[in-house]
Amino acid sequence: MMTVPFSIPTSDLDYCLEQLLEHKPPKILPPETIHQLCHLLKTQLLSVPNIISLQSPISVVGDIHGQYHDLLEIFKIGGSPPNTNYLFLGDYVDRGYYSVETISLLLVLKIRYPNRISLIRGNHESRTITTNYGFYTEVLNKYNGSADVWTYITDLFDYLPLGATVDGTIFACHGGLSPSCQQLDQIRAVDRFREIPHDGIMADLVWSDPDVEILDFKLSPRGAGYLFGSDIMDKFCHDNSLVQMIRAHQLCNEGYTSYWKGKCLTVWSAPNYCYRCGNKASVLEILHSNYDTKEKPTSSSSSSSMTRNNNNNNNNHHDPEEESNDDSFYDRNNLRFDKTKSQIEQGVLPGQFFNVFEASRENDEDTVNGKSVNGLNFSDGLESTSNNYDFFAAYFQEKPKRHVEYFL
Ligand SMILES: [Mn+2]
Repeated sequence: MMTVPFSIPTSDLDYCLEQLLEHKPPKILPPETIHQLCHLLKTQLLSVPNIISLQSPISVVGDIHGQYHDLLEIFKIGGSPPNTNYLFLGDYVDRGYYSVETISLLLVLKIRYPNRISLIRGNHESRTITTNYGFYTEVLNKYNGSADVWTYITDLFDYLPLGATVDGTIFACHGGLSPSCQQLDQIRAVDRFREIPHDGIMADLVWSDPDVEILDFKLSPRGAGYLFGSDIMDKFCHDNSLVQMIRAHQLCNEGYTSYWKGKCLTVWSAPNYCYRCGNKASVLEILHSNYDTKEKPTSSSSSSSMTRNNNNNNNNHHDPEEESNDDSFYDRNNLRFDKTKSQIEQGVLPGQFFNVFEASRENDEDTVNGKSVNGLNFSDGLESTSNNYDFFAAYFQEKPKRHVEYFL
């Protein structure tokens, strides 16, 4: 008979962190522990609104997809909780070999440092998707054929918030906008405590994508959600007093993509995705959102946190001749700001910076070892037999590569 905890002692949480972080491969947590963590977090999330209100400074992380060692890389590069604030945009599980370890670590960190780390829901935080894309199979493999841990964790997914605001001016979600939603209050009114439905606001928030080729909304080739154009983005920002939307959900070769002069940003945080895409990854650091004065080109207190980047030489050097009016940014009050050179290069707003990183050593090792997905070991690499059919390898062999991003 399991007792339901109202709290878990810090020492127990730290022991969980130690199990995950200080063993190689990481030690997975017992099913009863996962059950308790999920139950406690569910009780806490019950009173959390659909859109959580966060403040800068904060680092925004995109899709992880079970790439546990690359998640640890993020904490190494960008600082770890509680010293750095994090917003994770969903898609913690599926695809990579370590979905169990990834979601376990994030759960423990969330309970250990509740005000320092926020998790919102992606389209993979779903029973149907995780049944088909790896997490369910991984749980069976790592927990001796029992699906209990999958049940605990997918039940928890129903409680995750759907979006976040940063400083009240930036909206963040996993996917994008919905033709059923013109106001943030419509998202706040959704009953989110359920499986992700096939359509409607909740589905579109986790499935949609921006598209520079179109105006208005179009049905998404993913089979769920919509593509939306610049006119939709502009109107949504205007109507909700927002300056920007930040989202994840799409593979970016350089780790990030900026749309419409930074009005919409994609953050992608799974380097060498699926151990074969060779892409970079990034974390978006939001240092501030003080747009009501002109950014000073001189060194300031915020400069120290900018020096971690790879091309920081010109971060605080302001050369007006290198900027055209097109690169300036106008805030809600129509005040003009100049961006630094790196902000122009990255297509971000003042106070923002994409910290780009490459795959961890362990990711490379998994590539070399040629494991199948989710820790199923195939001695013959990519060869599949009828006994242990590799759904994912077969999938990628059959599909043209350009379609990969549509089935994240
Ligand atoms: Mn996604």
